[in-house]
Amino acid sequence: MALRPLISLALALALALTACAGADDGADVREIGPTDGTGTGTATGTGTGTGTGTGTGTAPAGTEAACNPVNPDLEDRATSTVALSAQDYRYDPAEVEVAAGTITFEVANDGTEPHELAFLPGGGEVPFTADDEPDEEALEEAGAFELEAFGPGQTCSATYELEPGTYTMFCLVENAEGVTHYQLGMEGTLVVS
Ligand SMILES: [Cu+2]
Repeated sequence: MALRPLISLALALALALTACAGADDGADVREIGPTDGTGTGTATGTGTGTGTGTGTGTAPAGTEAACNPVNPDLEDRATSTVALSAQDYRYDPAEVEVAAGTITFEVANDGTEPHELAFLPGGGEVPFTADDEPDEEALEEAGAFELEAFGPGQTCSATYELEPGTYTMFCLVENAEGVTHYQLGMEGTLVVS
């Protein structure tokens, strides 16, 4: 018996709520005007970047080898600049003539492997040992010098003060089979006059 008034009340409330909902014509719900869509937004981002770089100069086989320029401080007073393209497996051009002085070599690695640019004063063949390995000792004795290997897509420079003479340009980076690029034809001749 006592439930009845409660139910009535609930019904009344429900009806009232329904009435309210029904009475809403939506007039004050939307204010979509022409200004809509022109939003001004400000985005502030804070980024923190931490980078750790490790470089070892003894990874000629890695394609990531980074450029390590030679004598960049001399570049400002270079008397000649020689642009070279290092490819798999040749230099372009392979024959270079330049006047003696301070010479900057701008070497672009356009290949898919790391390449270096080494010079053998006096020209001629690059010495190899009986085991078919580059003869480092003989190269050192001959005064060979080099722009260390760097990876594809990079351009690296080396500046030297060179006296007149002939120099063999060569690359001793090894391919996957352990054969030097020099043996694959990556050599050239530099004539300094
Ligand atoms: Cu090479």
